[in-house]
Amino acid sequence: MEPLRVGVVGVGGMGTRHAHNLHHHVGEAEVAGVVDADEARAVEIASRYGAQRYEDAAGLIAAVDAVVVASPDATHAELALACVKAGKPTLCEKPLATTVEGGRAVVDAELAAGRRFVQVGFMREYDPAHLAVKEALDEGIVGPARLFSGWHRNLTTGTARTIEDVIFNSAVHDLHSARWLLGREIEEVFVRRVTAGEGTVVVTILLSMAGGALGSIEVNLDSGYGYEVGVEVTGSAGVVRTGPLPTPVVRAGQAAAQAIDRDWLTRFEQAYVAEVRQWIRSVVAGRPSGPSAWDGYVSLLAARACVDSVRSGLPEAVAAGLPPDLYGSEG
Ligand code: ISE
Repeated sequence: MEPLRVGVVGVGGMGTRHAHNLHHHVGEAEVAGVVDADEARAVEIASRYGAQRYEDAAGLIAAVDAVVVASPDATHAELALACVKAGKPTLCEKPLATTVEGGRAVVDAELAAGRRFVQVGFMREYDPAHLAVKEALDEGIVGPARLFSGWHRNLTTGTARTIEDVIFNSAVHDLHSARWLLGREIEEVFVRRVTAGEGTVVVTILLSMAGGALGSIEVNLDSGYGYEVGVEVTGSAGVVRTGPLPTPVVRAGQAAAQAIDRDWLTRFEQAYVAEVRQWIRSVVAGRPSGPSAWDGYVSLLAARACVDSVRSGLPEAVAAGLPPDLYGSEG
């Protein structure tokens, strides 16, 4: 069978990682096209993977079988929409959009087409540590969930980040994790933040979830020590938590030490491979799976409520409603 011809829009850190994984880890696909605002970079990445460089995203979308969208956040919705309209299966990096309306437009386009085309890049769904927690919850080992707790720490902010960016670019992962792991919707959020200079550095989000569960999320953009993401869920009969660091404990110089990741590209290395591999397999099989455009949209509703809560100083409701039939089951 001919490999699926995949085009990558945006070849910064994330797009290049997806291209690398497609090239080295997915036999059923090839990187056929690349486009990037930085022409020199596009040429370099295209030649690295034997792909063609396209002048613009429209040309690439028309020419390939499937698309990875890894361009800047504000471009995601428009590109995902173009892919749906062209009938091209798409792995779109998170967030699906930077506005609720942008995310809804993608959902509406899929509803009009009567098919799912877009998978959103919530890669934690493919991380072995998160999957083990999900499995324990689904097996009922700790009983029905009562409390979700998530922590998400970046090494450093680099540049000052606005509250919108922190919530839509970073916390959106954790909002999705809570929904995915508990299999319940977020009903209300209450958010406080710590600022330094021009930027937001720490955010805490309190969640009320359907079925009476509560949650708390810590997003620290400036941990100063490394990159760490984990979750703990308390049920009626126990607690399940992502395991400790996978790195070896080294005892030397009267100290015990473990290495901590620097960023998501190392922490979620395995997850990114599994994500793109399963995405390609689902495209080949014609059976969409993984986080859907609906998941992307609902996480944006929660994100919007978080920003509103920071501004109002009050809890804010999140009204996702029931998913349309298209999203009720796999496909
Ligand atoms: C980044 O864009 C990501 O998606 C990472 O997974 C996340 O941990 C980080 O906070 C974001 O800025």
